[in-house]
Amino acid sequence: MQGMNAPSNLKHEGLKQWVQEIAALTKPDNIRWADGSKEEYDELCQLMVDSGTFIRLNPEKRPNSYLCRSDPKDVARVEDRTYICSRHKQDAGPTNNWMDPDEMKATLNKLFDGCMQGRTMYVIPFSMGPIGSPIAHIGVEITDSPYVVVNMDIMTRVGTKVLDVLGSDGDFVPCVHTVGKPLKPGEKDVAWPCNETKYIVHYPEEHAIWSFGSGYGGNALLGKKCFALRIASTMAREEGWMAEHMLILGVEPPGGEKSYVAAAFPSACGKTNFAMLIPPKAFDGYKVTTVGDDIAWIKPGPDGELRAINPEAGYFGVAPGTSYDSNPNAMETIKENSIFTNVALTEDGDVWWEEMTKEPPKKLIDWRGNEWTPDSGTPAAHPNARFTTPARQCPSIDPAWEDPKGVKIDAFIFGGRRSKTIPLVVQSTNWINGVYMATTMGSEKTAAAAGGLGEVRRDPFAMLPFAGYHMGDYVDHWLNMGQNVPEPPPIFSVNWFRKGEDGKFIWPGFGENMRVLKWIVDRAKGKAEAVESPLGYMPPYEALEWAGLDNFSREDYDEVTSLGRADWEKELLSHVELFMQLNDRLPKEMAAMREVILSSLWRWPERWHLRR
Ligand code: O2Y
Ligand code: MN
Repeated sequence: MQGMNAPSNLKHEGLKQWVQEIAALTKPDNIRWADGSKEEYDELCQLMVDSGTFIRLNPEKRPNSYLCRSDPKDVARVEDRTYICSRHKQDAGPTNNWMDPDEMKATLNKLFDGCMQGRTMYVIPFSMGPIGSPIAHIGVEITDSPYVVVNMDIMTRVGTKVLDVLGSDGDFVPCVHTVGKPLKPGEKDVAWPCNETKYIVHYPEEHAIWSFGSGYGGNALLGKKCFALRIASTMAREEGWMAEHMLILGVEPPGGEKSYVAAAFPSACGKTNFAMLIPPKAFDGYKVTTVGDDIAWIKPGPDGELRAINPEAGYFGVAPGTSYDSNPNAMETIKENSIFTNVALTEDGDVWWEEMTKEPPKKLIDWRGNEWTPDSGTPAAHPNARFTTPARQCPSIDPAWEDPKGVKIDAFIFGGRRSKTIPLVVQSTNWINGVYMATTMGSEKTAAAAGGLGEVRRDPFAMLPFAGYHMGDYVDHWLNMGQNVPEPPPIFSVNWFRKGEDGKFIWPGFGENMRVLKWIVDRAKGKAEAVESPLGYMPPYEALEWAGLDNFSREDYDEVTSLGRADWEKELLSHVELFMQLNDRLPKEMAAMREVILSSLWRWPERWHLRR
């Protein structure tokens, strides 16, 4: 191995020593420090074009963009290989995989020994959040994957400026990643190196991350789910802030005061579409702006308000289903400077995926590199195919998205995919009630998910795969935050997915969510009417803007806001299952809140309607 090649502004002895230790263990041929420059990005992309990992897309169609095909066995986050290695098993909780940290280190030390032979080891200093922001934190990822370097370039703020902020003794989260495929002298590399054995490991007490064997997404871009959610949620609990799986968006009425909301949804609920929502025509002059599409870091500000940043600098979005119909802002964002993973290649050197256009192209090369026609009977793009694209290119990007102070959060929204039971929108009666709604939220399993179709998968705060500690303690942290902030924002539950007797969705579509969003932000400012329902406050029909919506009747509204007594009896009974799982660590307030709703069920009519 050659020398450290450390940048001249590296003053941090601890970082130098750590990099040396990792190099001594992994034994790379070279060490290269990423500087986050355009030259470096272009050079690494060219390197991957030459090695067969990247295909340069037609510059006329998709300037400065690339297609990459992963190994078919390395296409998504691997939850069953993801571990929270806290000292005590009880601290990881029943919803995380756990292994004793010493045992895990012994296992990983063997796997990492010599794992970078024949490769370059890249050292990526990165900031999650605007560099130097009091809400941001620094990480350093070591990786042997140039794919990871260029994706981190888009998804985070990489480079020498980060080292300036780190100084000689700043804190950083050490992240070690390898594809787990050393090369023997003279051995030819494959396009997507990886290993059948995979470990995505978090040491919450040390704030450290080690990842082995996968080159894909959340397994390898360690700033995202591993740092910004699992380790950051641990740091946030220690330090009195929140690391949440939430989009952040702004709503600005014409000539009025701007509001920001943070919203959590499990996957397949249209989170990116909501983050980039385009208001329907009836909302002339309204602006909806995007601060973040996936993760929010939220800290109490100087005046006791909650201030949020998007720790990321790019979007790692699901491609299939994204179109000019479903999300024009996303389509505009990915017009250039983007990396596409596991999508299909068109004959003219552009990308395609399911639902991008009404008619599929007649001929494609699919995500596996095979010829494809609409008769092939297989998807052209992998269902988890992704684009990596710079946030700054999003037409709806909020002017304050890089404000180091963050934006003031005026409301929290929690949503799931539920065909009945959960109403279109309800505001919690108080913070504890809102935390109850968020704790018990869930989504019905889609056909693709394992288990019974229609069965509800509880996903508290949409954080089930991302909390770095016991989910019961996580709920407790939320209760504490509500106590510590003088005026915590109101909490809302939404459900766009209620179905009618005919099995069809009743709510007319994502763009119309603006009608509910407007009520939420008005309500947060004390400007909207509400009626008390058995669950909380709901908008009467007259409180929503209905102009321009012809395919949704007042009866439809009654339907999506109605509450069935039998449905809620079943719902509340099923909450017990989650509560028993979280057991002794779940704050007592949750069982008490359940009891309050349950014990008043007999007072409900069989079906409660907003209109009596
Ligand atoms: O499969 C992956 O590695 C990506 S998962 C992901 C990516 C972007 C935003 N959210 C998610 C998620 O799983 O919540
Ligand atoms: Mn996500």
